Amino acid sequence: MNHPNKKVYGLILSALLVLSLITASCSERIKDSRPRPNFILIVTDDQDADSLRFMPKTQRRVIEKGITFTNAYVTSSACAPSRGSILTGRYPRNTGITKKYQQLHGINEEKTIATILHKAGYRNILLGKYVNQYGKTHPKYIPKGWDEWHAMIDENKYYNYRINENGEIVQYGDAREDYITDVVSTKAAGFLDSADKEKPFFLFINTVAPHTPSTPAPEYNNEFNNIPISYSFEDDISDKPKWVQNFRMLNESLIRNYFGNSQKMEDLYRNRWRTLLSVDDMIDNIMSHLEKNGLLGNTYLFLVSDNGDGLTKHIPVSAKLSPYDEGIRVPFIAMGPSIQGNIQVDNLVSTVDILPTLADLAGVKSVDNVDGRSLVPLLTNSAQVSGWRESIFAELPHIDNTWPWKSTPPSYQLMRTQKFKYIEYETGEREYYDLVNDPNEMENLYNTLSPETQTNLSLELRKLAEGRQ
Ligand SMILES: [Ca+2]
Ligand SMILES: [Ca+2]
Repeated sequence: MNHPNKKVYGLILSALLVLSLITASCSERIKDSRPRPNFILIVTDDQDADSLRFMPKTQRRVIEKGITFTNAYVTSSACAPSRGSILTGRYPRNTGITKKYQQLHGINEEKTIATILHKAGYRNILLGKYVNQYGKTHPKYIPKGWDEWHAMIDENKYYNYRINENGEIVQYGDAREDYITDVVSTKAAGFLDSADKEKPFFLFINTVAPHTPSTPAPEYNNEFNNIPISYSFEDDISDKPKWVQNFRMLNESLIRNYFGNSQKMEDLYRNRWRTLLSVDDMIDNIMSHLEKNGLLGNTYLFLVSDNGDGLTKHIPVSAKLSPYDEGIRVPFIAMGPSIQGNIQVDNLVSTVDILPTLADLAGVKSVDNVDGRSLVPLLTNSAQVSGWRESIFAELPHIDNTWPWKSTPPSYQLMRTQKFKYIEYETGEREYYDLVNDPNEMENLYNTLSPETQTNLSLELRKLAEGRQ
């Protein structure tokens, strides 16, 4: 092989350096001269990834115009840790948030998506839920960085709830117009009608839907009656960790009650979808008001969920604390000025990426101390992105075992790639799934792996948990 002349190498390097400096200064200028975009971030509660198909207006107005991340995951399948990660861009292990708002209150709220965007000149509005138990412990508190604060004090209620409206507690009743998703939709539209065109905004909407009790708006009570529902549970759970086996043993009567009664089961599924129809209407309403006010061309809209809830496969009732995909995989869609229409991207993305993405789009130079990475390369040019991450991290921190069905998973950490999932529990139990041949995670192959592979998986998981990406 010929060795290139060192002098030629030097010249090429100098030329590249000059070129990159010119490119950098050009892109800075372009970035600075463009108006900063507005953001609307909608976080649904317990929505499984597949249920987007029951939102026809969202399909037409967002999905067909934008991007769908088909491999999107939360940092935790438990609500509060997951919401903490969306707000801070950090894993639960780095925020210390396990189950309650109290753990977010104070130090974790010094630097959130709201404070970062506020500092960058954004007007920030929160509508709907904030973080679990916020209303129980700090109902009058308005965290740093918010200009408009309309946070629900009572959780998981579709009627008869209170909202902290900029410091004033307002009670809503049980009339049709008090239906929470519509109340939030009207507030969002009102804000868009009065938005200051000179100042970018960040509108953060957290819906109750489709979380239980999954109360639909009356006009949707009879929707989806003709859609067949099929469900089944894993037959052989001898390969599963103790918590799955205990759950099945301890809750035979609950399972019989709920799942032996097909009408109840079907109602549960259909009511979740029915509540999403009101979210669908809200998105339609928001898009109309963006158009009407000339804001559509410079606004990004994102929709994601705080955790999944597949309701099938391994554990009946709720899969949302589980490490399986029905717990950690969520819908994640986006549309906006630099995003082409009708694109599906299968790169691994995490809710911990939302904060760095919005900061990047807002022109914030860098955000330190976050665990996620900006999704801007995928939003703008997904076909050309190489060297993207090959695994994502998720965990269940120690949570209080106060759930009604008592058998919850022990604390765990997991690594998921496109091809496999590896789970480590604090009990010493391990799971490994070949996701290519067993996408439903039915056969735990951990014991078939060589000791060397087992050790390497554990080391890789440690690296993933501790490394920032
Ligand atoms: Ca949730
Ligand atoms: Ca099995």
